[in-house]
Amino acid sequence: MYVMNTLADVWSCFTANFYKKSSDIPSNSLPAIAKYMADTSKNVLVMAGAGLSTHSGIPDFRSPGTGLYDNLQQYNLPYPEAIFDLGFFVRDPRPFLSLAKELYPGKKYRPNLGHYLARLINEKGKLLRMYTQNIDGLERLAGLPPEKLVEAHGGFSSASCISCFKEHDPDETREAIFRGEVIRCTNGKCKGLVKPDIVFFGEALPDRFFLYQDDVLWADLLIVIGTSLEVYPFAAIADEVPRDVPRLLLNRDVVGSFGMRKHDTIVTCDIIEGVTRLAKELGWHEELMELYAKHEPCM
Ligand code: CNA
Repeated sequence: MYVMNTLADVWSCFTANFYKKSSDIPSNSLPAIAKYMADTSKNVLVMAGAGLSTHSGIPDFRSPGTGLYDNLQQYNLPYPEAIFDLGFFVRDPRPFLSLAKELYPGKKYRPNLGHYLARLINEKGKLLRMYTQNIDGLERLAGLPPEKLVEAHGGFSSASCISCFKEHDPDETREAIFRGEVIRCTNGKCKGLVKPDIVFFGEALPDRFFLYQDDVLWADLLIVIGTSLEVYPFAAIADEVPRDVPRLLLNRDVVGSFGMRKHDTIVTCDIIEGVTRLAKELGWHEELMELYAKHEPCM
């Protein structure tokens, strides 16, 4: 009997997910996708990038003029990406360490409406997972529980040696970076460089990133927000969601394969405007504003 019930549960879960995805799916319309999200969707997958944090005052990489890559002159780099290049870091860790000092979570940047929307989706019981490329920790500060978050490119909440991989105390690492010191590993004779666990070009993504392989199968809605979808393997998640799953893009420009699927909705505007329009369509706007106004960032 127990086995039969379990099998029935598994089957009903499977069929519910299947029909949910394949019937009555909205086409390119924000009101329609918001209605689907409010009434039907239970497993929203969110993918975010640097555009989400620009309203918190942190520049993205690639926006012409304001993006980080156009504003690194002070670091005297051979090419902009060098700031996140492991080979370059070994030769000269100071540019990254001084940028890190700027970006440390809780220092001067606070989450914006977009981060709080992710939290609200979770509080409505609809968030399957949020995958972020951002290293600024603003999703955590907004109060998104760590189990719902995948920081695909790492973050400042842990630190380790780039040579022997020994973990180092994140608070001590932070203090040393604030003092402007280069940190060396204390593991035996290692003396390797220590840095916060931000994924550099040439480094592996955290194990937790590979959760997406299951998550894409369970997702019944994908929301992509503030990313150019140019960095892989992160960007691939948007295409690995099955074709019958509706996708919503909130971004200044059209990115990745958006527009190539029947159930894509594209909202090209400023993030805060897009988030506000979505929240209004969902009937969540007041709640979102309250959450944003009341919440003290979690440290
Ligand atoms: P990106 O390549 O710079 O793309 C950002 C996207 O957001 C672009 O398509 C922009 O047009 C769009 N955008 C920027 N501001 C707005 C806005 N206000 N409204 C609407 N759209 C906007 O950044 P990605 O995240 O795609 O690139 C991946 C890199 C960036 C990751 O490795 C991150 O670690 C890295 N990064 C992170 C941060 C951060 O943690 N906040 C900051 C800068 C770079």
